[in-house]
Amino acid sequence: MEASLTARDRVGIQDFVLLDNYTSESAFLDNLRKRSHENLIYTYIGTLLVSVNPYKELDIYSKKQMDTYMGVNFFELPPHIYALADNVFRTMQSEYNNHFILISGESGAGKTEASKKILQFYAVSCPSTKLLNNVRDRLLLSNPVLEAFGNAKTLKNDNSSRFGKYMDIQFDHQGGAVGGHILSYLLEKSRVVHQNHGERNFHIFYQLVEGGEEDLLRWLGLERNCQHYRYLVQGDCAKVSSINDKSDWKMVRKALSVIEFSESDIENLFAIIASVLHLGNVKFEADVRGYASLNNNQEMHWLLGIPTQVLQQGLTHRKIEAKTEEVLSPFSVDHAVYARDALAKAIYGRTFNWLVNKINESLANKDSSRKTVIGLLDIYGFEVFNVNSFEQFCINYCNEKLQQLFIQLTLKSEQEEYEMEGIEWEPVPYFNNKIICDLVEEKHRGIIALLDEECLRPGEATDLTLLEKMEEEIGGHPHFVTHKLADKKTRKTLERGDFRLLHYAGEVTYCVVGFLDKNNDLLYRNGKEVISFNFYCKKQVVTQFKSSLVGLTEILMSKEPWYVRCIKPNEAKQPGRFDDVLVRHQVKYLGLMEHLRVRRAGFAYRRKYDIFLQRYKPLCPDTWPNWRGTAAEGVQRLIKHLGYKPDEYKMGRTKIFIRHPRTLFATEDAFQICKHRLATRIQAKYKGY
Ligand code: AOV
Ligand code: MG
Repeated sequence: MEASLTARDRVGIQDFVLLDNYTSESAFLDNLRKRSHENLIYTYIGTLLVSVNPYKELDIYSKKQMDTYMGVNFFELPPHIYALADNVFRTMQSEYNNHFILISGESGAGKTEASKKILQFYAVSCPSTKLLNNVRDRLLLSNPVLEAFGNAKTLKNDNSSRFGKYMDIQFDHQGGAVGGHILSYLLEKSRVVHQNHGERNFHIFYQLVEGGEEDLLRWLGLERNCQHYRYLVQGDCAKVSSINDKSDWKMVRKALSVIEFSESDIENLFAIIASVLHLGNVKFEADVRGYASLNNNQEMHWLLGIPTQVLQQGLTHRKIEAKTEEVLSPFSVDHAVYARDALAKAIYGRTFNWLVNKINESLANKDSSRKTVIGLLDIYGFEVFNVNSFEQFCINYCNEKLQQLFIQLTLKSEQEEYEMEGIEWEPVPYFNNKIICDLVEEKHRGIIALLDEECLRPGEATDLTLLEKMEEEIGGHPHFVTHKLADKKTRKTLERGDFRLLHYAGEVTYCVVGFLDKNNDLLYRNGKEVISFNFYCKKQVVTQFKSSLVGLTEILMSKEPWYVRCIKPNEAKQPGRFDDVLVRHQVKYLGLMEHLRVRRAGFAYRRKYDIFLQRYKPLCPDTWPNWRGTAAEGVQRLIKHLGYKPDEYKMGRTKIFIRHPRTLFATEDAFQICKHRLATRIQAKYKGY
């Protein structure tokens, strides 16, 4: 007894639901700290998995570990991301429905690593055939490719996702992974042309320059020196100690072949990437009239295979339609630089979309039989820098939406369900961030609406008129403040061009400069001709993003949710450091205390009567093989036979609620034994034939 107490003191408890003092934030934190000092990075709150980034490689992801967790009940082994993955898989198999795993947490908390671990678990542990091995390899290798093109070093994370990713893994009847599909969300294109100090462009550029074969570089006209390319040096940190661009290049090359990119696809892809680098080096100078002209024609030679003349004109002039003819209006140097950068961003953005489409073609399963899916959501995490711009606004808005979804699916719906099912319940108060989502996206007077409105007044509107408009329309909102609106003390912390939002995860001060421009994402018409854009999409960036997030929410709402909440233990990206203030803040805003209280006061499992009865009816002679009464009566008879104690469950209007997972597991174990016995009996019966 004493020994086990000591162990518990040392390693904490593996499910917060079992915490004696479950309403105390300090007790919660103590447990998390204890465990992470012992390298026990995972802890449950019921079926939700809390993960603390260890910032070092742990020996817990081997094939042996995967095997250990396969097919074992949730609480029989120490918490692990494999246990969650396995549980999701088995629920999908037994109930034949769709699921998704929402992985959230701030930048650098470990979301992308978690999503990779889950994918690896499925790839290795699902039943497989030679054919499926192919799919498995492609699923796995889609990761390094997308990371190369969509991740970059930021101040928060050396491998920060700069796009949102939702991936469906499709399973057939036998549980084999037979295909996949990826949706990507708003890539941070501005990074192609500009990086803040201490940050990098997307990994792929450095991989190509550092790792590309001699022949390839020669063919692309590239030098093996990142310092040579303006688009690669603004952050002044082309080399990062945690990143090996050379070996990553090899991995990406291999992955592209496995995903079935043809050699000509690959050549074109890198020709485009190289073109972006050359484009960045194109310089302009003012001619005698002050208009932009190219002062260096060398780079042009390597660009996109477009006739130099067309490109030259495209970068220095704008085509204007005047009545019956088209007139060329020359650019100033600043304007030309802008047009060049806009072109580079557009090229990269389109290439990224093309890449996602190609990967999807390769992952597509053409067989039309019904499949079930497990969706993995890994997006860019909440982030706050010294200077925050339009990109952070979009990223943080996206996190705000996902927090709202989490609240709706857990705290809100959980409590509503108890009410609907007529189960007695003491409500748990929680902060609902809907107020911030509304502030951003409300029709007509939300920030997005105001931003779009200003974008539709070219020539008149500026970033500052946007700020004024926001002050007029939403000035009184408790989650919004500007220099002008602030009290004396707060005013000192705000510049005139700033606005501050009080997000669910903390305050962020945004600099309004560039908002209109980035939201417009203008590419001049002849710029479009250069890369043969045939359409003109009128929707502004943030509005498109908003609708794609609505689409995502719908996809997720149709599936059964599971959660991984990732926590970043320190800002220094170092192992063994657990910053209490930082972690406490995350525990708070992630809503973990409230989640625990709801779980603790409530019921870990619930199942519709008919589903529960259908599965477990062989366990009771009264309900097997057929039960003629209502499903609820059948369940009542069944659990009486199984000896459920009165405080272990409650009967709702349509569902049975089970307080503790152990009760359900005991039932499930009994069912497995019973199934095995039945099968053996049937085998024995037919042996003689
Ligand atoms: P993120 O996805 O949550 O940030 P990552 O998953 O990229 O964060 O994790 C950041 C870094 O932390 C990784 O590159 C690893 O070095 C380390 N790390 C995370 N999880 C683990 C783990 N389980 N074991 C060992 N190291 C880990 V962002 O994409 O920036 O929001 O936008
Ligand atoms: Mg990430």
